[in-house]
Amino acid sequence: MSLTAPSLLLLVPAYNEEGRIGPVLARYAEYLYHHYPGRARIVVVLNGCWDNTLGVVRAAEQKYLSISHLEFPGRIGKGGALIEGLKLAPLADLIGYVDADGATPPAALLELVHRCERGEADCVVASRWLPDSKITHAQPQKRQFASRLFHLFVEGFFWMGIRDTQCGAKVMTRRAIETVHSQLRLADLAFDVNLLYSLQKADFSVKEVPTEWNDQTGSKVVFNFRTSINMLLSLVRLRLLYSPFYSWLRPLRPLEEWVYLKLNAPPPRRAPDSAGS
Ligand SMILES: Nc1nc2c(ncn2[C@@H]2O[C@H](COP(=O)(O)OP(=O)(O)O)[C@@H](O)[C@H]2O)c(=O)[nH]1
Ligand SMILES: [Mg+2]
Repeated sequence: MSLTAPSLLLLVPAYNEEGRIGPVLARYAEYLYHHYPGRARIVVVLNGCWDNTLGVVRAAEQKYLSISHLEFPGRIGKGGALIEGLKLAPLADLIGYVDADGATPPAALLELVHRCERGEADCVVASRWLPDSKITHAQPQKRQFASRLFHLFVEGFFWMGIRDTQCGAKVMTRRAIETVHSQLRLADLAFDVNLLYSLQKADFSVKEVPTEWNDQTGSKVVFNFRTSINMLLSLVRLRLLYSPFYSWLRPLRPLEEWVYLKLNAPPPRRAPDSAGS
């Protein structure tokens, strides 16, 4: 391990992953140990699991010093878990996250890390929708369709020019995360849009690069009408967050919480230093 190479914090959000996460953690820990010259730590962020994910993660921690975990009670959502995990940003120079199912191979993640390290951008995003992306096993057709439809809404609302906001592999600099962390509110799967848009608004550069993707069975995403409404609502919520009328909408907060409850989705989080937004 080189002390001059940047240190890396890799977050792995996990919800009921007992069947998938074990070998993935081992693969990542081994790969980073052998190929990443700086200090790398892997932090699994679990919440509301009712299976033995914690036991599997603990077993991995016994074997690999680089692995640890954070656990939160209740369903705070993938976004909520990442918002919590990103509070550890001061521990490293570069911070990334990947899915627990191993759809992104460690080498593809490391490619993002190297690009960020070389200063290609403040945030490097893996993309499954660029011409050079290598898709070994694609998402099911229905998910691909939903992904493209979601992309149209994201572009219509935010004009970010990013084709794949939802790919689960991203790497950022500590400064970028520390700057925008207080603006991260979306706890559901639209979290990534929140992150990318807040980075762009704060003038951090975001670069989308082709990746390797090997879609895995056992998805934790329930894709149905409620999820679609939830995602759309979250995009509207994010749009409003950056509108001049945002503070006027504060009285609607209880209604918003009620709607998210009905949608069985984690509600957007409040600003860290405010009672209502
Ligand atoms: N902590 C946490 N992680 C979640 C939650 N929902 C999904 N995830 C994680 O998010 C990642 C992506 O989920 P996955 O089921 O692979 O989604 P898909 O590949 O888009 O179908 C996985 O690591 C999941 O365990 C959640 O509510 N909380
Ligand atoms: Mg997956």
